[in-house]
Amino acid sequence: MPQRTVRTCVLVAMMLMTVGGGFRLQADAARGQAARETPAQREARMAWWRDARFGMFIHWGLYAVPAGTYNGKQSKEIGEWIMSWANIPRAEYEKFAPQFNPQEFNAAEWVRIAKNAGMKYIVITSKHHDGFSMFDSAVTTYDIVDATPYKKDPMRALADECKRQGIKFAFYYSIMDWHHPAQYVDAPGKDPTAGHGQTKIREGRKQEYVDYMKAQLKELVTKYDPAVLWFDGEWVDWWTEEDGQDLYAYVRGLKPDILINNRVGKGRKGMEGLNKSDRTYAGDFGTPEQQIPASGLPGVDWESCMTMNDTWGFKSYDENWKTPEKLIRNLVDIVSKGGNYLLNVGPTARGTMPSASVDRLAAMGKWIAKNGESIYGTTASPFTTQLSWGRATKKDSTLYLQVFDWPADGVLTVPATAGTPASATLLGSSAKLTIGKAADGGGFTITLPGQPIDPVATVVKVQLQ
Ligand code: FHN
Repeated sequence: MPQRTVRTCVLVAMMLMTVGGGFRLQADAARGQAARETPAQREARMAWWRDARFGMFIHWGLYAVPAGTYNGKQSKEIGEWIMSWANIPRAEYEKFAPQFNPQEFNAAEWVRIAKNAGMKYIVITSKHHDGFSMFDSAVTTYDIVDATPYKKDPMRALADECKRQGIKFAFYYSIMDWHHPAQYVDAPGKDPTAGHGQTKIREGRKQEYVDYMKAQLKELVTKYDPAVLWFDGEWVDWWTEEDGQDLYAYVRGLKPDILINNRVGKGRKGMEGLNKSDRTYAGDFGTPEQQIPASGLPGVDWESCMTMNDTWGFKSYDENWKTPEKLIRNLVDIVSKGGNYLLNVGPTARGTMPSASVDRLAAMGKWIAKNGESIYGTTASPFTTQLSWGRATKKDSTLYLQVFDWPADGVLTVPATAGTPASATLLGSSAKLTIGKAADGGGFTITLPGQPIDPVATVVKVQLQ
């Protein structure tokens, strides 16, 4: 195991040992009932999320109106950042609100698409960096009910539909806010009220913004009962880890069993999603973005968030879609390393999910319907090295081998692992497969039929003694 991973494990083990788990530490020690959470209580709180393994991310907001084009200009940048890369001043960006009227939005349809894909939770943008609230907020009129002709609250409909259809509902919330008067931009060539990766906070007005955030978070938690609060936009210089620990404790105080990611404070460290320094961070899970950590993030809960094409928010001309095979193998790869897959959809301003997204999710759902047993409720591969022909997951004394590359000679060689293979079948078949000793005397072999059941990934189920 690479030295760094060992160090991380030791570090994380220390964190887990000293405070009963996760990145949140002093926040608990300092405040509320979160402080008295025992390791067993934390395990119980994380249990559904660890079992779920696969969720839908939804980036939906005013940015779907321009859909990547402003004043005739297009960009390779991500669609939800158009207020930044097109340098759009607030007063101009606000003009998208009267154009946002998602009459084709159908909460039941969206939840059905997620469920049929095998997704167990939905994380949707309540407020992205542009500061527009996609829910009915009492603390601003810059929200979907007051500022658009739609006049309804889609988050209400979605939260209710998730409860009805039995999948968890969750919110994304951005700390950085390009619309709030307490924040501004001070960067060369940028309008002070446009979007930008680093906002500044006006002298003496940070508390005003924190109070605004807490008021909105109270609305989100008490009115919609989200299972997760997924923070983002935490990287701004004026936001500290201590601010994050305070916000973590505040939200846990509103809903003790809620899960909160490590972007509530400074625990993320860029796209790798986990700050491995030796201090402690608030948050219940790490958040690698657009990447799958090569060896996972041993010893901590983590979730890779990724797009299906190259943008989070809808862009009318981003057709760089990953294949269903790639998406399925990403899911298997992530789960085999002990993580969750949060896969994004960027709906249109009409309230529809792009057909390219819907088709891929349907294909994922077909695979998962047959092979989900090797995904849900499993833990990471027991092997210390990456399997050359596929991946592995485990559930108690059952080993699942997801075979990507079918052996030409029909003989699958499996490295040694704890436990002796007692029997092996293909998932979905009762026919027993022949088990033999590996030539090197260490592992074992399984004789497979001539053709895989599924060319993307065929699963071998091995019962270990
Ligand atoms: O800036 C955001 C981006 O728009 C998107 O929301 C991603 C999703 O995780 N998070 C930030 C970039 O890390």
